[in-house]
Amino acid sequence: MQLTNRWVLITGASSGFGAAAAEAFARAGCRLALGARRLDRLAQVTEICRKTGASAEFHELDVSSTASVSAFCQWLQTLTPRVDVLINNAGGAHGLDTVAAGKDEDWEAMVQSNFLGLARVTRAVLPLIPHHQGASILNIGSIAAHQAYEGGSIYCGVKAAERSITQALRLELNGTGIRVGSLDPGMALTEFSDVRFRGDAARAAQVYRGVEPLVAQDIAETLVWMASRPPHVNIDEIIIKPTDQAAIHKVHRRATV
Ligand code: NDP
Ligand code: 8X3
Repeated sequence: MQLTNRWVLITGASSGFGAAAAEAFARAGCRLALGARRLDRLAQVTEICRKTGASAEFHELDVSSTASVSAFCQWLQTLTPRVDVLINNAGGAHGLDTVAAGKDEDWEAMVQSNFLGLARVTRAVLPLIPHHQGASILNIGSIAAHQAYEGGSIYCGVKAAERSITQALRLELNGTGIRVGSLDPGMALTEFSDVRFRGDAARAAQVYRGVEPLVAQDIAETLVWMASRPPHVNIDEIIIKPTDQAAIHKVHRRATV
């Protein structure tokens, strides 16, 4: 399916998967509406997209706030009456504490962004998504939705919730022609671990020690592929992991000096 001139909305477009997806959809000839909280970073991503010749605009968006989502959608409707591809990507992990040591602020941040944020944005944008024209809602899940791990309880829980919302939406939208899919990555080198470990770069680097992780472009290319299938094809769910990661607990690490 041709993506040229389609409107693509990406949440969490200021870094990592969201930023790479913005560039990939720009290269595919799409028009972009980008949201996140860090406006300086969004401006940089927008500039990169425009250099491909694409039309790209950005606006502040905090998916954990219904007021912010409403303001974003009002702005969005000054750009376009339709959204062809909605990418719910905003989110991340906060901390790696056991349940016994967990902190309310971390739990609330994860629930608000990964889980309720996805639902809020989808609710607000759905009226703009055309029926029977090959539109897609693509949600970023995680292998954490498929396998829990120590210290990941709440993050695994919210990503499992993302999977359930995706499945429920597909049922609710059956007959509208709107496709709904989940892309569930494993270990990928983005700012994810910097955020999880609150800027502790040494601890974040340990996550990827001796491993060749996924990079953001791997996810971006897969999102473009999902959105560009023919309109009668719905990619329900893709799990994508580095070759070095056979499972959450089974990671091949090369010796490092
Ligand atoms: P990054 O930290 O690089 O990107 C996260 C993005 O989410 C940023 O653009 C950030 O923007 C945005 N974001 C976070 N909270 C909010 C919020 N409340 N409102 C709006 N935007 C928000 O990490 P990734 O690119 O890796 O993460 C993207 C998604 O991929 C997340 O959902 C993450 O859980 C998931 N994921 C990541 C994996 C990995 O190993 N990297 C593997 C599997 C899934 P800003 O701070 O400017 O608001
Ligand atoms: C990110 C992958 O394994 O750190 O969603 O939870 S993991």
